[in-house]
Formats: sequence, C-alpha cells, structure tokens
Amino acid sequence: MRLESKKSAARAGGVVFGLLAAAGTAHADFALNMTPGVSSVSREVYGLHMLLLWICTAIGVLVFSAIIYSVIKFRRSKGAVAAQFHHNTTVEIVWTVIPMLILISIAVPATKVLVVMEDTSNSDLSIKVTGYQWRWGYEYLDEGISFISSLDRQSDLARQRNPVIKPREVENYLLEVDNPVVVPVGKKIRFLLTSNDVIHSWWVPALGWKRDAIPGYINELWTRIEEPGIYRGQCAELCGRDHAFMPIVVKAVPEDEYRAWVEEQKARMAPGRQEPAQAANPAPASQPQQALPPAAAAAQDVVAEPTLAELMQLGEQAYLTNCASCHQADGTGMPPMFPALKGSPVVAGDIDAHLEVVLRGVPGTAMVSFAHLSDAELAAIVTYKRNAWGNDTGELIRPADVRAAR
Ligand code: HEC
Ligand SMILES: [Cu+2]
Repeated sequence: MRLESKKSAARAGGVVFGLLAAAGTAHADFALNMTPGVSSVSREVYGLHMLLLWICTAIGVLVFSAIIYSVIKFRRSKGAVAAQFHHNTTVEIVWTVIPMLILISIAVPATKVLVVMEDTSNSDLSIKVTGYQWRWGYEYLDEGISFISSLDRQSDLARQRNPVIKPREVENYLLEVDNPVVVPVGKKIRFLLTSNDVIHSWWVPALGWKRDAIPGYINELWTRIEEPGIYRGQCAELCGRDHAFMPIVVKAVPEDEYRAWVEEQKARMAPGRQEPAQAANPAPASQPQQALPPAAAAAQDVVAEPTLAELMQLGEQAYLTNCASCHQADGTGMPPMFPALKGSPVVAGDIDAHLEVVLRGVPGTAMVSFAHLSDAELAAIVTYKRNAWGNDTGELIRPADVRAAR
C-alpha cells in the first residue's frame, strides 16, 4: 500500500516534468505562442499576454505545489488527522486580499492597452473595410480608391479540386488574394469595419487584434505598422459556406511606394480607363503588373473604343475574380441558389436591364451591387457574359455606356 502510493506519486511527478519539458521545447521555436506582431499595439498586446501567462504560471505552480505537498506529507497512511477548526479571520483576509491584488495588477495594464487600442483619433488615413459573402471590399476614404479583394485564382482552383492545381503546390494556399490592401508603414491607419450581409470578422494576427464586421454598424480600430512586409489574415467569424475562402492580405510599404500605388489606383478608378483591378496585385507572375507612368496612363485613354476581343479578355479575368464564386467559371451557376448565366434570359436580353442587375444588384439576395467596379471592368464583364459559354449575342458594351447607366 505504502509502496503503491510512492510509486504513483513518482509517476505523477514524471508526467508533470514531462509536460513542462515538452512545453519548454515547443516554446523554443515559438510554435505555441502568440506572435508579437508588427505594430506598437500588437507588441503591447503581446506584452500583456506574456504578463498574464507568467502570473497564471506562478499561481499554478504555487497552488499545485501546495496540493502535491499536502497530499504526500499529510496522507492518512502516515497517520495524519484532519484539523477540525472553522472560521479563521487571518486566512480569510489573506485569501481575499491576495486575489484582489492579483486582479488589480492585471486590470491596470489591460485597461491601459484597451484605451490605446480604441483611440482612433489623429489618424493619417482611413480605410473602410466591408465584409461580403465571401470577399472583402476596401475603400480608401481620403483617396477615393475602392476595390474588392477576393481569394486568388490559384487557391480558388485548387480548393475546388482542380485536376491540375493541387493545394500543396499553391504558395500561401488560401492566404492569397488578387488585390491586397496596400498601406504605408509608420502611419496611423484607421479601419472602419462593417458588413454588407452577415457578420464577418477582420483578423490579421500580426496587427494584434481582430474585430467583427457587422451589417449596419461600424466598428473602428487602428494600427501603425512599423515594418514593411506582407501580413496575412482571415475572416474569423463563421459567415457561411465560403467562410474559409475570404483571406486578408495587408501589404505594408514605404511611404513613397504607397503614394505611387495610390496614383496607380486613382488612374484605374478614373472614368474611361481600361485598367483591370488585377493590376494591384504583384503576386501571380502570370499577370505582369502594369505600372502606370503618366505617359502610359494617357495612352490608356485612347482605348475608349475597345474591341470585342479586348473586352472579352479583360472580362474573363474580372468575371472569374468577381462573379465565378457564385455563378461558376463556366456560367452554369449553382441552381437554385445561384442562377446560371449561361443561357439566362436576363443575360441574353435587354442590355440596359442586364447592366441594371449588375450595377444595382437584386435587393434581398446574395446578388449585391457591383457598382464599385470600374466602368471598364463592368463593360468587360457584361460583354463577356453576353458572348461567353455559347451566349453568342455578338453585342459589345463600352465603358461610356456603363458610365451613362450609373
Ligand atoms: C455572392 C454570390 C454572387 C456573386 C458573387 C454574383 N452573383 Fe449574380 N446573382 C446571385 C444571385 C443569388 C442571383 C439571383 C438573384 C435573384 O434571386 O433574382 C444572381 C443573379 C444574377 C443575374 C441575373 C440572372 C438571371 O438569370 O436572373 C445576373 C445577370 C448576375 N447575377 C450577374 C452577376 C455578375 C456579372 C457578377 C459579378 C460581377 C455576379 N452576378 C456576382 C449571386 C451572385
Ligand atoms: Cu466572413
């Protein structure tokens, strides 16, 4: 009996030390811990997390040491007899005051960090982030730039069991987008988070926070990224079928590089320009980035009368990015949820009515307005739909027509 309990105590001790040792090795490559992140706030959040971790560890060690010591030292087989007193004022004061002090020592730094996180005043730029099922929309309020950021094509094909592209072979599988959010380093960036349909949550671990994007509601937070780099995140609120396929990519660049990007985007947004939104993404080598020096930008204006072939090419890209997740790449949709566009009477019918659906959406359905796309993109998409998959109407719609219909 005595031997037994000694043995099991030794075994329990072995398990505890084994766990500690395992935690130690895991800690060495930081596989288990939170990331310190790349912003002042994320570092403060990390500091708070470490403080709490050590406070909890100290409490855990003290409490478990006391329990283990008592269990071994005062066991019945050694003749221990339990004391029978009740009520001890000293003990009661001690076990009230000590936890109080511990809680205060946690609450004070935690409140400080929370106050800093909530203070969005004096920001240098504001970006409105809108969650859609299942992509993110970004609007640079000071610059008048807006775009939609969707899962990149490679990941999208791979996740749909494409026979050629395998998930393992896609770099940053499910963590890459077509249009990343480009931001300047060292600037205070205010994010205004909202949603167009259901609750989403915008989460980039390196920034140290995540915040819900709620329809009809605006949540604010801010960041100041200190190191240039590409930071990836995901929607963190279960938001429907493709919740796992709406990643976030934040690209932090030096100020001058950011200005250049802003100019490029403004050129794309300007009426009559033919730039597809894809130009924002430097990642896929198959889509060479189109730099837009002033001369080139001027040249873009000439393409106010694009040919059917040009529109079809642009349109296919823009369609795959913006529409294929619901209506499918081959236009067959997923009836009854998402109607087929191949052979659709709307698509083959009156151009204005067709354009109306895309520009205004169908209220109360997943078919949202796509008015945030540029005139050129919309003209290309509509032209593409009217001529792809056997919808051979031969009709073409120009950016100017879209402009007029807005
Ligand atoms: C989030 C899913 C989703 C996306 C993305 C989407 N649609 Fe739709 N679309 C729908 C749904 C749902 C309907 C049916 C609306 C209804 O009930 O009338 C629809 C209907 C349509 C129709 C009318 C078709 C018909 O036969 O009634 C057209 C045209 C259309 N969409 C074009 C587009 C284009 C162009 C894009 C990309 C720019 C796009 N859609 C992106 C969900 C989507
Ligand atoms: Cu979501």
